Amino acid sequence: MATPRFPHTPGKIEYVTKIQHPVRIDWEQYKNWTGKNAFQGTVAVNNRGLISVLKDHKITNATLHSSIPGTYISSITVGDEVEIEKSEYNYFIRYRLPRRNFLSRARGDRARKKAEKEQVLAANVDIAIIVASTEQPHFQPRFIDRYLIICEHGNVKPIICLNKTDLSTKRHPILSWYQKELGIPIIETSIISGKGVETLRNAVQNSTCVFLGHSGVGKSSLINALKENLNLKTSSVSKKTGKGKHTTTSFNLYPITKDSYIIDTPGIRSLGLSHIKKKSLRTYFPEFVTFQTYCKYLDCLHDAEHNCAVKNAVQRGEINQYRYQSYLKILQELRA
Ligand SMILES: Nc1nc2c(ncn2[C@@H]2O[C@H](COP(=O)(O)OP(=O)(O)O)[C@@H](O)[C@H]2O)c(=O)[nH]1
Ligand SMILES: [Mg+2]
Ligand SMILES: [Zn+2]
Repeated sequence: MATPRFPHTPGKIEYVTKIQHPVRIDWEQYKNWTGKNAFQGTVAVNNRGLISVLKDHKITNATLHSSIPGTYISSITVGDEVEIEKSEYNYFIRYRLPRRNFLSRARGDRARKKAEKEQVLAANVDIAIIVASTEQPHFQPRFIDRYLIICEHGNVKPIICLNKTDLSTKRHPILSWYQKELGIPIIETSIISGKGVETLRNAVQNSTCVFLGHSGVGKSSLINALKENLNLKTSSVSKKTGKGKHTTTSFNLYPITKDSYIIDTPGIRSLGLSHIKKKSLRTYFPEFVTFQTYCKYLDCLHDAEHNCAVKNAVQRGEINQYRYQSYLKILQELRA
């Protein structure tokens, strides 16, 4: 039986996916589309419209087909499945398949005029490895919560990786809290001693994984440790500022084994969450649930309200104070 050529039933105009940045397809243009010389692959990088597509561990460079408006260039992101067609001289992207899931952040204020408020960072990912370092740069507990929110929002399984364990034996108490209370696996690694590299390798097996975290924490170094001869550029951490330089500039997908792929990312300076509503923020903090039913107001934001059971639980030490602080910090940024 012939496999259907298109993921959706053709109508006049159809959105290949309704979730985010729909690639609009005018099916009129496809009347005579034979699908000859066409194949599907995974986007490895979108470099301002020059899109590298990975198929059977080989890269093909393609551009969007002229029937797709140029403004949709940004709608093709690393991890997307696309169908490309070979013409005489070039390869063209014909359409994007629906996304299984995606990680996104809110666009900055300047870019907010754009129709899409969310910027999709990576599509079709199974696992996000949230990398933090013990030192150089310092461990920052609050940043992890932001990443956890985008993981939950995008339906991506998080794993926390504490790297550079050769530099310090100190462990922030929040780490064991994540493991115990939220069931998030923590992997301690060091590329110097090799600690945890095997565990990390097993964790990323047979999946598409994205490495997230500040610049300089060792994302590219860890990916190099997982795959020989990849030689991703890494950079030293500034002694003066304790911050990493941005060596990785775009989101890139690399095949690690036959069935596993890793996406390396540049350190994300700001992880805007303004696409999340103030009143839904509390749903990303599952530890509030048992308490908030006792708040005086049903829609309590656990901020300035009186008789707030969540605030009381923080005071009694029954809700982790770091988590509550990050909740308040993020709440301030969000719009009603
Ligand atoms: N001591 C130590 N240094 C590391 C470790 N992992 C990475 N580094 C160093 O940290 C710096 C930044 O690493 P890089 O991989 O570029 O970080 P990225 O910005 O997160 O990709 C480099 O100088 C690495 O050699 C580690 O486990 N221990
Ligand atoms: Mg890097
Ligand atoms: Zn409350």
